[in-house]
Amino acid sequence: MQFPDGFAWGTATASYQIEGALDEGGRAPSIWDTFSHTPGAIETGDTGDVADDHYHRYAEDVELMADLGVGWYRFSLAWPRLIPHGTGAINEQGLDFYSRLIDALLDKGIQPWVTLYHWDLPQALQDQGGWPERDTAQRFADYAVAVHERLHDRVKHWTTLNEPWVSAFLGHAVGVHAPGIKDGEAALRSAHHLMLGHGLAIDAMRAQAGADEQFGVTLNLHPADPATDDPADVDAARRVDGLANRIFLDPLLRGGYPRDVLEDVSAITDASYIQDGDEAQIAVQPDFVGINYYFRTPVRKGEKARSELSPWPGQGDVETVSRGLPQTEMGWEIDPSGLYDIITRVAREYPGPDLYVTENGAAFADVKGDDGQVHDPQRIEYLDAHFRAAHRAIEDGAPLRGYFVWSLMDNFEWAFGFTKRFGLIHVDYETLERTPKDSARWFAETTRANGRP
Ligand code: IFM
Repeated sequence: MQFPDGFAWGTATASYQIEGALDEGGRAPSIWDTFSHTPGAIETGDTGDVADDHYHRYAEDVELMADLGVGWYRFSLAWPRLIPHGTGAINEQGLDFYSRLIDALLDKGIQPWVTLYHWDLPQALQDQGGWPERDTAQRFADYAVAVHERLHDRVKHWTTLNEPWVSAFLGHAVGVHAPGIKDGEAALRSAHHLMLGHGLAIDAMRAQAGADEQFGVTLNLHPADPATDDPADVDAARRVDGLANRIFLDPLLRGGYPRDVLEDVSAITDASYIQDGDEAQIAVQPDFVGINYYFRTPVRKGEKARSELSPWPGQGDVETVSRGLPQTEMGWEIDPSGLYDIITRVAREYPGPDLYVTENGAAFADVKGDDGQVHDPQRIEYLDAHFRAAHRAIEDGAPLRGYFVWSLMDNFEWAFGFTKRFGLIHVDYETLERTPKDSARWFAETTRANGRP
């Protein structure tokens, strides 16, 4: 399994999940500070106040990354560190932190890959309505261009959003993520304004970019298969695919929203938030699309009526089906063929941009043994199978250019707090000591050989 020359191997993290230092360096609260401090919001009562303390330990983390042999590091910038109240001038102390991190990476020959938004909206913007409000899209573009102006001398890859599906639907429909809203219309408005912000930001950054810079977005795509070929199940899968995948892919790469999706949600919105020109704005051609893949979503039509109340607009009657496959600690069925399918589907149905797996990985119940080591054969097996699926997609012609493992180190897993460990590097949350797991050594062999024997 040899990957093409120049294939980008990396690891990924996100600001709120690792940084801590919530009130240092001029940072203001984000919606995740508010949400995680809301009693009952996080199962365990954990917060990102300290997290992995990466803000203070970034130099050690960069050293550990260099040991992994990766050429790339995908991390997100915290908007509330850089423009603490969402609008206005850059906070120089916040910028300085990222500037030092970027220099440390480049010193080790690791290319920084920036995500501008991984869910930590400044609370001040939420107080003005957040993503359901159109104005937030413009505020995002203003933030993007201000930060880009200061960092693009060293950062050449810019991802606007991480997983807008999660921000929109888990944050505004299901309410298990910040800001904890349960309102299907607000979720659809948010999805639109996130994507509008993406388009505005790319245009604005490109206007001041060099020829060697690339811009794109990361989507968490769900292969949604019908459990049987019964037409009702096929239609359930169409609707899930519509709301999870095509609602983002189509405006991004085909110039407009899929009509069937707008129809599916017509009972809860007239979609008047989509204004003339918006679809063209979202359709600015990205250089790359990042795919985050964790599981397949096999579905069937259940017993309930479609109109029944559900956090998923237009999907009150849809049930997900378990296939009895082995699962990760997240309860997600392990199915590498879903990664092959989603990469090749995007390559086939939405040709043009380069593709990257910007996240893939697994949580397992890792423990440090008496020998002081963390033996995680399941993660090695998981990654090996997924790398092979990606390799097969390349052999079949997909323009897959890189692969980022989620995650560099154990971290704050959102609504699950610190209970789910996704890292290649173990973090002891009492002492904050870092210990590379067996999978870290295995991954280092893979990156150095650009594949596996
Ligand atoms: O931890 C998250 C990450 O922030 C976004 N993608 C999925 C990961 C695992 O749930």
